[in-house]
Amino acid sequence: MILEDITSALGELDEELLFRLINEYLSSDPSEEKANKIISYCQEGTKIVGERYHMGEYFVGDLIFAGELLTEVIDMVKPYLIHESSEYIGKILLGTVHGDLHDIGKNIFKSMCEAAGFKVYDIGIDQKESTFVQKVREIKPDIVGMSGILTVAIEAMKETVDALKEAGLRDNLKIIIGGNPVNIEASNYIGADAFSVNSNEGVNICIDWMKEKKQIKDPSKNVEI
Ligand code: B12
Repeated sequence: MILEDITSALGELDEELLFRLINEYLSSDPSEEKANKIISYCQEGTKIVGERYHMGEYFVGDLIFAGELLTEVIDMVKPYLIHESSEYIGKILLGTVHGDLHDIGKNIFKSMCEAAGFKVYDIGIDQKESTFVQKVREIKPDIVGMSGILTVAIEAMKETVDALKEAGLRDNLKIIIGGNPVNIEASNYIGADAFSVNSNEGVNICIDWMKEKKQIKDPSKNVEI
């Protein structure tokens, strides 16, 4: 199956084959659904890269190259994820927490949130808790999204949530975390409202929060987002 071949091509870091397969898959009837499938099968491919790095078969240069390939893939499928309306459904402040320089997953989540109609304020990678606090004050987002893929990111996320609490900003916010190491235990430890290792699911959680928020503001209205 072509999607599984896409996973293997990314795992093998075979650039030529990867883009030939993606072009072939998108050539007939490109759609948002197909774009999402490409992203998740490429994400599987990065697991192969990670395993080979772990086994000493790949090196840091290979991780960098895998990152570049994924970024190119996202750029390629982005047009199928773009939201048409100029009205946004909510504001999300998004960043990768301090100590962590990985941003591919964050960028995918950002593209998908924008496609769903959110205004996303992306503060980038390796962001200290004080920056999150300062930006929450400034932007007043509905949701804070924190990304982290290193194991140490869990501690950094907890520090960020604690800093938001100390600043008195936690109560009016929903917090969602994402990235490879997050799970329910980590989410409870960090004090997040939700977690996801899948951007699509993460976006749906954010949409549900916005629906709830609008219903609380005006319970008489049956809100359509
Ligand atoms: C590419 C890569 C890099 C690139 C990153 C490029 C970039 N611009 O991001 C570079 C080369 C810079 C890099 C560096 C390092 N890396 Co690296 N890297 C990877 C690799 C191969 C892929 C990561 C990736 O992009 N995955 C694909 C994305 C799409 O997945 P994702 O991040 O999980 O995102 C998805 C979801 O989680 C979710 N999501 C993500 N964020 C958010 C946020 C929200 C709010 C939501 C809702 C959802 C969400 O949506 C995404 C799409 O569905 C992984 C291997 C692996 N198994 O993942 C190793 C890996 C993460 N790296 C690792 C290591 C060790 C390193 C280095 C320490 C290597 C070194 N010796 O220098 C450095 C660390 C630098 C630092 N301080 O951060 C380890 C981490 C080990 C650990 N447990 O902590 C891994 C697991 C490899 C391994 N098996 O050893 N790396």
